[in-house]
Amino acid sequence: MTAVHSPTAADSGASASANFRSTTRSSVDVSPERVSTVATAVLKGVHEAIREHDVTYPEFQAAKQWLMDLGEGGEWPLFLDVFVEHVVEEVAARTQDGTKGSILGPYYLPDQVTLPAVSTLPMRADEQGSPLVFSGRVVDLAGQPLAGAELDVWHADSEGYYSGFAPGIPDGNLRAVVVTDAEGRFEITTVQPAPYQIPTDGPTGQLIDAAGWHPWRPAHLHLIVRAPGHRPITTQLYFAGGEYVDSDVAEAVKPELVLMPSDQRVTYDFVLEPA
Ligand code: MBD
Ligand code: FE
Repeated sequence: MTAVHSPTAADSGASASANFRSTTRSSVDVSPERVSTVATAVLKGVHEAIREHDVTYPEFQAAKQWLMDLGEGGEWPLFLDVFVEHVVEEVAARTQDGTKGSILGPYYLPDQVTLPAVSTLPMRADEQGSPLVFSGRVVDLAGQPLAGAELDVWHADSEGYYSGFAPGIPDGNLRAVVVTDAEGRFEITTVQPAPYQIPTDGPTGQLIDAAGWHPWRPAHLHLIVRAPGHRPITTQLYFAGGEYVDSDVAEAVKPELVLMPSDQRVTYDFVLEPA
């Protein structure tokens, strides 16, 4: 498979910045001791890398320029979610039971249309890609079904683009909140997403190219699963045998989250722990 270059791909990274600003106003109470501990450790890591690898002045200035470009291009959310979030998730997962979590990524949009348990995701009349039926249940740690649980689902289209971020896709395309039935069941009809390529024309893509890495994430479904009285889980599901499942640039694949497609159908049961 060859890398398809889109001249507008970097817009997705910048749109992610605008979205983050408007949706994520989190403030966290941190003591000076905590700030000092973490900031000192981060700076120490940078200092050590410079010493260990004899980083030169020209390299230091190039890095400074690149970081300025990353901010001006609006790609901090993209960069951090691709290269850092998986470790934040790993730490959060230490105290998490039930279904394994994975990273949120930069392309979540809240407040999508609510649909009943058996539904087709909003899609264009001529939506490309092979059909995919994704079904399963939401249960608690004891295996009891959770009726009225919400599956907030979003995924890329058959070209790897997300609505709300890439141009030319209707708002809400391939996004919805699906509510489980009385037995905790759901059955979502959609299309098979394509692998996702980090935009090659922005600073994040430049770094990947300059380092000789590859810019791909395997095809995936994003989910936030919620039920009253239970801890919500943010996760992703992947497809066995798909490209990049073993080499995700964002390092967000866990073996428990890889689905075995059969006849264009996949199933997964989500297990939520008490809040
Ligand atoms: C994605 O689609 C994604 O899920 C993540 C985590 C980062 C970049 C693009
Ligand atoms: Fe994604």
